Amino acid sequence: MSLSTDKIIKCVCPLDCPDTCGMTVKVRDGAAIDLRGDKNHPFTRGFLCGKMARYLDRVYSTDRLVRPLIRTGRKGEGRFEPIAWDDALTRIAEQFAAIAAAPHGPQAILPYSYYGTMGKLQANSLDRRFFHRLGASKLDRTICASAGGAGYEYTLGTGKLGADPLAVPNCRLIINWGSNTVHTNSHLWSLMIEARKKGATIVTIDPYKSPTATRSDWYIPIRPGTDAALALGMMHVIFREGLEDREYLDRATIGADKLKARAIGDYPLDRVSEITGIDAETIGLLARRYAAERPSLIRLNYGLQRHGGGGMAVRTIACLPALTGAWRDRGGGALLTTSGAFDFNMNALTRPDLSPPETRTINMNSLGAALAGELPGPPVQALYVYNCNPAAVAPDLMKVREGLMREDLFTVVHELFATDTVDYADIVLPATSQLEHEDVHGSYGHHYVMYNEPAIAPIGECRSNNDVFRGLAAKLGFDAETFPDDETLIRELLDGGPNLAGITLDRLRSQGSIRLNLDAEFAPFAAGIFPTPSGKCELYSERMERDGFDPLPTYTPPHEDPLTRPELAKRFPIQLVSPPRSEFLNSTFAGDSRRSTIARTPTIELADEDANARNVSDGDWVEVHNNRGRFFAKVELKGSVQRGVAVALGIHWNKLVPGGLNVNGTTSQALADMAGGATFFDNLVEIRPVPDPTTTETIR
Ligand SMILES: Nc1nc2c(c(=O)[nH]1)N[C@H]1C(S)=C(S)[C@@H](COP(=O)(O)OP(=O)(O)OC[C@H]3O[C@@H](n4cnc5c(=O)[nH]c(N)nc54)[C@H](O)[C@@H]3O)O[C@H]1N2
Ligand SMILES: Nc1nc2c(c(=O)[nH]1)N[C@H]1C(S)=C(S)[C@@H](COP(=O)(O)OP(=O)(O)OC[C@H]3O[C@@H](n4cnc5c(=O)[nH]c(N)nc54)[C@H](O)[C@@H]3O)O[C@H]1N2
Ligand SMILES: [Mo]
Repeated sequence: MSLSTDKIIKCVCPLDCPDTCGMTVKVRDGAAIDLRGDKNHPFTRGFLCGKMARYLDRVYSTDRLVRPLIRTGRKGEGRFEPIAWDDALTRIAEQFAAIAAAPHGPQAILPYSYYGTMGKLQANSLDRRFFHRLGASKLDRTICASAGGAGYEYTLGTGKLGADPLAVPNCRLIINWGSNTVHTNSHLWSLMIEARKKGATIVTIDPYKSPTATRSDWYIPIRPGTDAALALGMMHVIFREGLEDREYLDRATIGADKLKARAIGDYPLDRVSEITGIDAETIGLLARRYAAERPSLIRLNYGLQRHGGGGMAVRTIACLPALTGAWRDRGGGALLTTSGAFDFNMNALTRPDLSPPETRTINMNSLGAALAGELPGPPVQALYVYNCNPAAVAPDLMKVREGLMREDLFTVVHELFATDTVDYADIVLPATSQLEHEDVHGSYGHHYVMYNEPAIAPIGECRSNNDVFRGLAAKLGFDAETFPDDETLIRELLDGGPNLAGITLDRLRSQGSIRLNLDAEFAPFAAGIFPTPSGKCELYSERMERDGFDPLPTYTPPHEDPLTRPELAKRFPIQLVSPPRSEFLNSTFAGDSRRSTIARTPTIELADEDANARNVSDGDWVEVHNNRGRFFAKVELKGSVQRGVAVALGIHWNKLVPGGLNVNGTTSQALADMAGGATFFDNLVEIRPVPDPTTTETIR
């Protein structure tokens, strides 16, 4: 053994997380032997989360899928035998060609993906080109962020620009609004702590006393789905007491007077208090504090927009920084995502022009309905899943499962591990990990373009997403120029807008990560100019009016709101919120710890009053149910929720939990008010005690 063979390679964390960490991998004799956070990356600053610190275990796990497989058992059983790559690709190509040539045509084929990797190449390049060229149905990727993105965009003209995260240590007041920053954005949390060391106050607004809430200076519990009312209550106080920044409002916004009339007339604090469950005094204190402190940042994350009124909630909160002039300050304003600063050439990469005109689009939240043939257009006869685990993460799983069980559905799943979705595949393809393929990353939590150099050769027979699409394109006789090598794709991607000028593949290869061309003092709306039609922050929005929304901020109740739907609430009185568990990344890692208790023990956190009323105690098992489905969970009573609210942390693999169904057995396919967003947290349930399902076979 000689140290001279060690190489240090720069990689990028592939997870769907705002932090997009830089990683360094030590490779010896072709094997990765050490992986850590990049000390030189300004946002990563040398530390990785607990999940990625053990990524090498995942890369070298004996559970990895390493050869293509073909189904031998019934759908859902997960029984397969190996098949050669060439046979697998031929079968897929033949099926797709046959479906395309039949009367329903290629739109009977549905690609289904999300962000198992955030890499630009492996998440959205040749896959899009392939399915566009094939004429397959398009997928609207709405499962996470679309309602909030659309709401933020109506107000500010972009859904994707906000304060510079690296300037957060300047802030004096930081509000985590529907953001569990400690776990979902941990590197930002460390910058918030720096701000606190310099005197900042950290506030968290959340129905769940999350780890972020627990560590904040001020926690404000709110009834789920009512954030717009709270924001309007704050505006009521700000306008009534004359605390607004008049100069900024006059110069940089339209509709301030109309908004003032709305907030003062329609959102008196007793009404807001009744809607939100927050007392008037607290709302007043928060509003005054928010108006007084500068710089102030509202860290909005995606938790609060997984509700029927989620788009309007984010649209409304996004008005607040303009009222107080918070955008003037570096680090101030609001932050939903930074991804819009990356002006990659996504059209060149994804080639929407290849898709035939009039091709239909299917909302990914409606997978259950799509597979059941309930949507307009051709039936779905083939499903190709990659970068995603819909059998665990999609809403209304009973329905999804019914669809995946269809004998006449041809399902391909490209995966690293034998997830729940894999069990329903006709053909399983083994995927490379982030250490085994090349990629370029933007980020939705900082401003660095990053290059992921392959560190090791693919394990077993694993192939990257792009390799598979090149193979399928060749089998179907698609022209080779449309499916070039990854290096060509990277050059096309980087041929983008001004923020990327001078950022080349060669520079990325030598430096690893490079900051976008943004001012050193970047503060996107300090000058009061917004990319809206009016050029101003639109407190009143004509576009919204044209799109059928209230042009002014307003409160839109959740679909399953106990106050407005008392009949439903009589049967299912508990509002269930199911945000991620710190140990998992969505359902990724939920199967790694196959033998661990966490993976096998779904939990539900209840208020003491709700537990007592149902005769359940801490540690008891309960069945959580509604008219869509049910799952089992172990009760935790730790004062983390108020009466009428429960939290079940997700997202477990169905096959590892008792009863075989996770929390998404109860969640709904109903869409949010904007952009077809998901409504996972807009979910009424009832709870009843059951004997321990891990020991009682009968309950399965
Ligand atoms: N460790 C870990 N990190 C992750 C992920 C993960 O699975 N695990 N997932 C990644 C992904 S894909 C995403 S999209 C982001 C999500 O990042 P976040 O948005 O921070 O994630 P969530 O935990 O879903 O939601 C944040 C908080 O919103 C709260 N919430 C729910 N409903 C409401 C409401 O009506 N109002 C308010 N004010 N709060 C509400 C939840 O209780 C939760 O504590 O995190 C990313 N980071
Ligand atoms: N109840 C409830 N449901 C939710 C949420 C919630 O908070 N509560 N959150 C929602 C949100 S925000 C999101 S973003 C979605 C996330 O849903 P998904 O995008 O499905 O996320 P994961 O569960 O992480 O599954 C990603 C899969 O991609 C695989 N993968 C990783 N890299 C590659 C690769 O290079 N190639 C291929 N072919 N596969 C790869 C991983 O092994 C993993 O199994 O879930 C949503 N569902
Ligand atoms: Mo997400």
